[in-house]
Amino acid sequence: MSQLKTYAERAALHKNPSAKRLFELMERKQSNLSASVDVTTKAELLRITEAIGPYIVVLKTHIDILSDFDADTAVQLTRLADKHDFLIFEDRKFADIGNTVKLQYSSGVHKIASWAHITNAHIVPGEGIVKGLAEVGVPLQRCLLLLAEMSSKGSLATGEYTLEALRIARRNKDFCVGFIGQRRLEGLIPNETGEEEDFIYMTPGVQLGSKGDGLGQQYRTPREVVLECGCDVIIVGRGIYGSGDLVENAKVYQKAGWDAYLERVGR
Ligand code: S5P
Repeated sequence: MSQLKTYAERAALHKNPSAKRLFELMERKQSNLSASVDVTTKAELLRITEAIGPYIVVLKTHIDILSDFDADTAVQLTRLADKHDFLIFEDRKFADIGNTVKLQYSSGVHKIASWAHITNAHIVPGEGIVKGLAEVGVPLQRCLLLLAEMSSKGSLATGEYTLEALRIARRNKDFCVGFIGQRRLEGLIPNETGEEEDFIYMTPGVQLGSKGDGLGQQYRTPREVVLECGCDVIIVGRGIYGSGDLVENAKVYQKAGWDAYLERVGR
C-alpha cells in the first residue's frame, strides 16, 4: 500500500532519476504542490514562477500558449528550477504515433525534452507512443505520466481505457512513472509480477471554494484528492494565479496538500 508510505520511503522505490528526485524534494520542501501557470507571456510566467517557486515541487507549463516563447524562456525556467528546487512538467499531452511524438518531444521550437523533467501522454494511439517518447526521454533521465483519467466533465478516459493505462505503465516502468488521474489505480488489476510497485499520481482539478469553471472543469479539494483518493501531487492553476495574492494562495495550497498527506500517512 504505497499511499501509506512516506514520500521519503517511496523515493527509495524509484530507479528513474526524475521520479526519485520528486519524492526527495517533496519531503525536503514539505510540499506536494504543483502550480499550473497557464499564462500567455514569458514575463508573466517568469514573474509568477519566481514568486511561488519556494512553495512548489513541480512547475507545470503549457509552453505552446506563450505568444513570445524563445530559447531563453527555457534557460530562465531552468534557472528558477535550480534556484527554488522544483521540477518542470511540460503538460504537452502527446497523442500521436511513436515516430511523430519523438520529433514533437525533441525538436521544433520548444525542444521540450531538453528542459522538461516530466511530460505526459494520452494512450489513444497505443503503447507505441510510450516507446517513441522513451527513445528521447530515457537517455536524458526524464520521466512520463500517462493520462489515465481526466478531471473534466464527460471525459472518455474511464473503465477499460483507464485500466489499459495501468497495464502500459506496468510494462514501461523505467520511463513511465505514474499517472495524471483522479485516484490510485494499482488495486484495480492484480500485479502479476509480484514485485512491489509504486506509481506517482499527479491530480489536476483542485481548488478550494469552487466546484467548476463553466467549461467542464470539475474541482475537488486537496483533502479529497490526497487523503480520500490517495493521490500524491495536487495540481493547482487558477486557484493560485486566478485572483488574490499569489504567494498567500500558494502557501494555502501547500499547507492544505501537506496536511492531507500527513494525515494519510499517520504522521
Ligand atoms: O484531467 C486533466 C488533466 C490536466 S493535465 N485536467 C486538467 O485540468 N489538466 C490541466 O491542469 C489543465 O490543462 C490545466 O493546465 C490545469 C488545471 O488548471 P485549473 O486552472 O483548472 O486549476
